Amino acid sequence: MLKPILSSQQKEQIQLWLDKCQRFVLCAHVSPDGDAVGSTLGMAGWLRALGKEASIILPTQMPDFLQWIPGVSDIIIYEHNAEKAKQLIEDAEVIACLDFNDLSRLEEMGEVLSNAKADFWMVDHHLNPKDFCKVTVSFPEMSSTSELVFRLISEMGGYPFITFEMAEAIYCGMCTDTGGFTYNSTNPEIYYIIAQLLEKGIDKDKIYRSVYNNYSPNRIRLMGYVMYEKLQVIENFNACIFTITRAEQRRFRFMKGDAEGLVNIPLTIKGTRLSISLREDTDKDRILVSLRSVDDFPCNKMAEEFFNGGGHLNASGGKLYCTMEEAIETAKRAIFHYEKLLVAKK
Ligand SMILES: [Mn+2]
Repeated sequence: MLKPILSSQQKEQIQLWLDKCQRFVLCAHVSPDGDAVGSTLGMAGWLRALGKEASIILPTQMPDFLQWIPGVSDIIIYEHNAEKAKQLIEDAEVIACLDFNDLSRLEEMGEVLSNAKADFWMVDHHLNPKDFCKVTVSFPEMSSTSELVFRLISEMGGYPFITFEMAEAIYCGMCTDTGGFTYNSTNPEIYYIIAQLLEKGIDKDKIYRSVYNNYSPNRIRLMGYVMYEKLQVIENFNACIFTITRAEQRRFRFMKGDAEGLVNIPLTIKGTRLSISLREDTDKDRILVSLRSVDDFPCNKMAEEFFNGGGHLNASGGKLYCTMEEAIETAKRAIFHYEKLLVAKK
């Protein structure tokens, strides 16, 4: 029923790994999101069901609102436990790269990986995959890496091995990468996959609440403050910008993940096609840029051109090394540069 995603050579190579190899490492990008965590946990669950050692290593800690996902406590965080992570990477026979397609997305951990002797296996949905893997399963048109993991497991005959816990992780990844199935989610096959995950007993409404209705009072106050005080609506351009400084983050006792999703809010203003968030990083001297758009407005192109970043058509990120004032100027220049696409009426 689902359209196949693996070529016969890829299937053969994966089967060969499953037959011959014992030690698998799975990793995902820095600042892991629901899809990074969900896809690695889903895939690790399957490999473990086949009797493999499957260790998940993420470069940095995931936000609090993902801590409920079953199995999260077994994940090794590179920045907290580099020695153990390095050992596992060195010993690995196969390293699965999930939800990223370029080792630079792992920052320091990417260098460690680039020296590994293991075979690399990519499963990802970002544009322009780098060529460093023996098997590259890359589908930018898919909702999430978690969706790809479900498809891959099913195609390899593994659906019966999918447990309730794996189904929760995979569903969480699909849900968060599509904003609760409100964007990038019109492929009918997604709903066939959801039906199969529901068969495993997951409670999709509870997962939604665990992810989205899980904020601290401080985060709600930060949200209110930012939208009231900091939002700049660039009206004739259907675009919005807001900023969050380090001092403001201190004021609202900022915790990792508290800015998550704020950038989507301005898109609920009628006619808005682009939203840009500029936030001073808490530990490094730089400004983290987040971009969201609707329809065919290419955030990723703008992120590449103006913000040293990239990503998906409707969701991208980048970083700037300058003052907040300069960052705002850059964001405005980007908006003016894209005037044609921003004011294009459908
Ligand atoms: Mn993803």
